[in-house]
Amino acid sequence: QSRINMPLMERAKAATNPLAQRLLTLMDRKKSNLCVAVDTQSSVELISMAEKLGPYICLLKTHIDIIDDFSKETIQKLKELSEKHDFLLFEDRKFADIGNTVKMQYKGGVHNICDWAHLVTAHPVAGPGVLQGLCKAGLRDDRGCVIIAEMSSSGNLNTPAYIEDSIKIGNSFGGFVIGYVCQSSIDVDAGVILFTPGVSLDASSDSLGQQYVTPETAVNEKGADVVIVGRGITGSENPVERAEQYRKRCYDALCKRFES
Ligand code: 5FU
Repeated sequence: QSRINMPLMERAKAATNPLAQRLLTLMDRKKSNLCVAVDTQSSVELISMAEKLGPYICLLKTHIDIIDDFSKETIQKLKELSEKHDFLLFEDRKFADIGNTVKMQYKGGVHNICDWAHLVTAHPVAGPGVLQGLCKAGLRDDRGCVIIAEMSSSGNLNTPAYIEDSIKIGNSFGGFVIGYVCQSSIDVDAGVILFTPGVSLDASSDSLGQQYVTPETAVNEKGADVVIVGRGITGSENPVERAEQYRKRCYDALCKRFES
């Protein structure tokens, strides 16, 4: 049995990374493989979305550096809601510099990402040093990284060779890397998780290069385990209703895949 058709709890057992185990178990418990991307500049809006959408998601993805009124209280509330509603915090920081710099970007500054984000993203373009730097600052059981192997945007520079080399780098940091952001069903172990953004029920693109597919295409054709949805939920008139709709479509597609 491969990653594609293995039920979540079997994959959790196969996972060697403790945070991957925790996320796969959480997805099974909550029947959700939906990650919501709350891309807002207001901390009030961020917290309000986290409170409302919390019950439907396995992950809340942030871009904490776009918040205009950031404070420690924003983080305190996010942490509380993550516990209350049983989801993990995923900061899409896209670390991409040399190890020594990302170590400080992860652990320092006003955002102190390492203190609160269970997961962060990193571009492997600079080589393994980016992961060495992140590990130096934050290697512990409840911290992990998702490597960006392939982006959803048109004209991205992620060639097949780049994607393959990204996975090689990720595999050599199995204690910290829990999976990959990608747009195709790349060949990884059953305990490794694939995350796919660029999913919408309403649009096929935006005006700035984003490209969308449906939840079913993401899960069945692109091999997504976790589906990342932003404006399709946060920009709708009724985000709660919409989140439940996405949760169900994404999770049903995943369950169908187990049966195949
Ligand atoms: F790595 C990636 C990628 O390849 N595509 C993305 O869209 C990350 N993203 C993020 O997912 C992006 O920064 C947004 O936060 C989110 C998608 O939001 P949307 O509103 O669903 O387009």
